[in-house]
Amino acid sequence: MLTVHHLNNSRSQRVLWLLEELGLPYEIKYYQRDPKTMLAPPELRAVHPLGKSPVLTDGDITVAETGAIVEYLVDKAGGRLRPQAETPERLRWTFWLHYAEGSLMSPLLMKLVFSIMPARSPMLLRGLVRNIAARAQTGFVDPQLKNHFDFLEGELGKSEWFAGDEFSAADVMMSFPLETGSLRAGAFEGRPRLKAFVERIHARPAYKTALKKGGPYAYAR
Ligand SMILES: N[C@@H](CCC(=O)N[C@@H](CS)C(=O)NCC(=O)O)C(=O)O
Repeated sequence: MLTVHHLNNSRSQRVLWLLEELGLPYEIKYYQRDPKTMLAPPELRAVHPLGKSPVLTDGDITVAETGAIVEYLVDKAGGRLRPQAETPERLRWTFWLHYAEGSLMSPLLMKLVFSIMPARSPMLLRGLVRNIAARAQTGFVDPQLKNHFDFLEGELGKSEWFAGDEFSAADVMMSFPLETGSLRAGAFEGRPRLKAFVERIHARPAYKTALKKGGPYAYAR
């Protein structure tokens, strides 16, 4: 049986959604973030040493890292939601699968860290930390994010979905960075195609079913 080790309010929501789209049977094991640190509970380390979510187990097999999980599940479903090999769509599909976590999530994570840093620093240093964090954001993180979001807006002008005219697992992979990008970094401002993309995915029946099963998810707005 496929088991998704699902952390509340996290990337693993995307794995539940993919499973619903593929129609594969699965079960969910729920984990709750520490409300103060927002980190995963130590029990997740028993499943995989990194202690991050998502993790998928399938009998004796353990798969960590969203992109690897997506490939594993798409294989399991006989290649559904993946364009044919040796087509331009397949190359784009592979690109988005790597890009989502490999490139786009890094500045989004930096944005998160710099935003929460002042509130988490000692009172005496808070003003200084706020100043440094603001400079890091305006001087480095925000221009990086603008570059990414403008690129993505242009890409969605070429086809309705990220890999081409058909919905694919690449769109599932791109959902989390765009959802967090809209909440954390104004990704939709002046970018109607990114906004329309996220609205389209949120309207999908499989997305809604996964949301009910996964529990509260702050990014589905
Ligand atoms: N690149 C990894 C990132 C995994 C990751 O950082 N997951 C977050 C959830 S969104 C997590 O487990 N955070 C809790 C923690 O770091 O303790 C993937 O896509 O699977």
